Amino acid sequence: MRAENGEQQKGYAMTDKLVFYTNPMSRGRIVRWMLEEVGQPYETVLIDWASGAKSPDYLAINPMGKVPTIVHGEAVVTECGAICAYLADAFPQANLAPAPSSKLRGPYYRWLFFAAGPIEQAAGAKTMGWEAPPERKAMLGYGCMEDVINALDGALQGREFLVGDSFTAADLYVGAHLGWGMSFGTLEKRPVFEAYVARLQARPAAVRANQIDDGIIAAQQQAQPQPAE
Ligand SMILES: N[C@@H](CCC(=O)N[C@@H](CS)C(=O)NCC(=O)O)C(=O)O
Repeated sequence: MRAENGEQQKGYAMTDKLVFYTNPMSRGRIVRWMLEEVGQPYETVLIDWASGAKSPDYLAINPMGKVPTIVHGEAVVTECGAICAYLADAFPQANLAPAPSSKLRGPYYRWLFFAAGPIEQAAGAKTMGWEAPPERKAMLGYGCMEDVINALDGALQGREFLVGDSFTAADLYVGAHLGWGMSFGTLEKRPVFEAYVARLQARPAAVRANQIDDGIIAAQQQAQPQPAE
């Protein structure tokens, strides 16, 4: 039987191993950043697109055949938003989420889910070049891109962070979407977004995470056979 303490109630133990399945050119970078914020040891398993993501072994862990996934003891967690929320709760000492009893938990969930739903959908539709006719936007969970962007803009005006006065996993997840979206042209650049993303990307954990993933990409490129001259 496991120790009769809070760890048992939560269903995981500090000794549970944390395994991170990722590809450095993917949304896995969001979770890498989150893991670096958490500061606990973790093992990285690289999944390559050619064979890894749809291999039977990996599909047994994540039937979507997508990255990222984390395995923590017996818990398998997929979906970036869920992974960020899970890690923030599993490692409360990192102070990445308001306490469960805090009223700030409301806006915290709000912005985490806003990123997983409306922001993801709006950016995906933009990438695909899809646009709903205005009279049908009420049927879409995200409405339209303009509404999503304006909602985010309003939430960030005059604020350093989305929730309360400290950085949370909601900032990390929303900020990662904004950073990627603005650099790929799927989300509009606005000064308030650029200032917010620049602040977040200067965090030591974000810098470390980018260095690790960029380092893996550089090593993979070097290991590729060079074309004959
Ligand atoms: N809803 C998932 C999306 C994950 C996802 O789409 N990952 C992409 C890379 S960014 C992937 O693994 N694509 C490989 C494939 O679908 O074969 C999440 O938020 O984690």
